[in-house]
Amino acid sequence: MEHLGDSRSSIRAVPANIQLYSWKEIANHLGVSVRTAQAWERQYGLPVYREGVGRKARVLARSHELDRWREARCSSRDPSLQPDNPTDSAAPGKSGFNWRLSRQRNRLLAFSVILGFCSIAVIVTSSVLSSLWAPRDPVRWTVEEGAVRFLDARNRICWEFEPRATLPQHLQRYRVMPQRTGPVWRMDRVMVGDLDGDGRSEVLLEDGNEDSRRDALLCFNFDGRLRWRHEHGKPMNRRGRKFDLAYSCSWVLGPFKDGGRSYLLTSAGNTYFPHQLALIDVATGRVAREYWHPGVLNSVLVHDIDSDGRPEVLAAGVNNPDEGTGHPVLVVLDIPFRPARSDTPDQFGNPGVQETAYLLLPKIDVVDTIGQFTVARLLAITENAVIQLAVEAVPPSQASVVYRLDFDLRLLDFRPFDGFREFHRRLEREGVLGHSLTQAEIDSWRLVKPFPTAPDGNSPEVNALWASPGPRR
Ligand SMILES: [Ca+2]
Ligand SMILES: [Ca+2]
Repeated sequence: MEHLGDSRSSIRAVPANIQLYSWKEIANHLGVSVRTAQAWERQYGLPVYREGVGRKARVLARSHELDRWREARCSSRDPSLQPDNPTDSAAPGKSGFNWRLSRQRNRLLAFSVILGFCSIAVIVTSSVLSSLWAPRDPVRWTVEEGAVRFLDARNRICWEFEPRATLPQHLQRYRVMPQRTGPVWRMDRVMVGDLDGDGRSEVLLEDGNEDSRRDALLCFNFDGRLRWRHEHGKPMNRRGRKFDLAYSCSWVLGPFKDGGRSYLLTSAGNTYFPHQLALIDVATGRVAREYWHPGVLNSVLVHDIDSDGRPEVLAAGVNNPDEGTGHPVLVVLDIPFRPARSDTPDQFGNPGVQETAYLLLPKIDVVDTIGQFTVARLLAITENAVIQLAVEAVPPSQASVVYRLDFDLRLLDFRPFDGFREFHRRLEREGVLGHSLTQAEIDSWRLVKPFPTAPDGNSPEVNALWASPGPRR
């Protein structure tokens, strides 16, 4: 590399045609300070001449030589000679030397700024547009013009569904009360929520069927695509009696996690019996496990009654297969359902499920007398860890007895409904009942019987366990 700093011009003869006669004129010609022009002479060989010797020597220069030197500097590719070399304190780039580079750099800078603004504008615009056009998650629903309409958090319509059954009868029958019940969602006919925990909403919708009376549970993805359809119940045969597909779903509970999968619990019954409790895989809609009950289960809830961290199913209803009136029942099942201890199928020929507990409760004499069923219903867990249910007539009347059990299913107490005694006396006056309500009859309601599995609830053997303590009718 040529070391221009050694080529001091003071030793050169002063040529003719001098136009510049001082550092000030040279610096003005170059458009820099005197100090910078002197530095360029020392470091880069700026072509100047000296007339005289020592500190009093006069500095001279020819303008066309300065111009040529400057052009040579600009075209130099040696980094050490670049005017804007950051290690050079007198770098011409910082003092106006490389006016062309400065202009180019300014243009580049302006272009970069504009490009940056454009990029930001494109990103913001695309994100706004995508948020406007992307499928939105429904959070609630309403009924409009004969369809169920699903709305997002800003009340914008996500999508609609037209049920098979006619509205408004459909929704009068299927009034919907989505609510949070303990650790699970409880739903009657429509539910919006994240069932599988992937952060996006699913929609559950119970669709009626006016033709077959067989309800179906539909699961939609957040964007309205049908994920699956589950038709409740199945053709059933018991002791030669065939059951049609008139299954109606009364409860959907869940989701429950087990083995990395999410399940829903559905409760659907045929006209009188049988009744199906099914665990449905949220991902596929397939029935993972099912429990068939010889009666009707009116009330279903889920609670961890043995505090092992896993919920149990509690279901109340009546055990009355075939003819006659069976006994009110409380069934407890583990989730997932446990296979029966033996390979013996259940009463309907299905793989057996082992009940965790199975309790039959007394019938109410008055209800039998007026020709109604006695069922267990209004199942609830109270705040002080008590299972509460009502044993009463269908349709409900004042003939009602409230039972309270602890989580080990031991009877705590029971009491008749406030109007029960007056109801009994009225039936006596009307001649429907031929006896008064005695304490012995009230005491007979205390007999709550556990069974290892579901018996025939109106068989003579079962009825004999509640032999009447007094005149019954
Ligand atoms: Ca989800
Ligand atoms: Ca449990």
